[in-house]
Amino acid sequence: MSYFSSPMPDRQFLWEIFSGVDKDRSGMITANELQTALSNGTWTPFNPETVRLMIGMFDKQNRGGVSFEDFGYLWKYVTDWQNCFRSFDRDGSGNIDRQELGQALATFGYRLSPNTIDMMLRKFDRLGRGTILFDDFIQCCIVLHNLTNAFKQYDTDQDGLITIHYETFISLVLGLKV
Ligand SMILES: [Ca+2]
Ligand SMILES: [Ca+2]
Repeated sequence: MSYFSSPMPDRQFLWEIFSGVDKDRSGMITANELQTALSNGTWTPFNPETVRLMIGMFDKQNRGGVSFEDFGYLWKYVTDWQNCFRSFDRDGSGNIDRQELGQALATFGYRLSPNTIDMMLRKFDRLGRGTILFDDFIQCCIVLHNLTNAFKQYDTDQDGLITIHYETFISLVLGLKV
């Protein structure tokens, strides 16, 4: 994602956004507040799983929300994803279709067969339209990233094959933040 990286905005700009999102003025942005603030532009509520994943990523003090100190990183993260999404939405339809998803994942360095890409499309196509929206695209990429990292820990010779004990597999899956 580094090539979608946007510069960090100034503190005053971030403070104005933070204050608008922190509806109850608690000094923390919770998952509910973030979900309200983020919009797909499609009249559908932003995927709560994606919100939960993002709060978890930037809740550095484990306080169930994102404070102003960490908010800049969250803002940048969402903005970078927006740029990323727009660049892969080649036809400007506002969603990612099968072909666009395949190109995006290939650009990220994943080598996946058409069958696997079809399966990912079905899994993250929350509205059942054969396409993936912005929030579901983020979730799809985070889940794939986490699964791949977990696999790589065991694939020490990097041949794409692992042998794994049943209980190791269970704890691997349960330990994933997906
Ligand atoms: Ca709050
Ligand atoms: Ca598209």
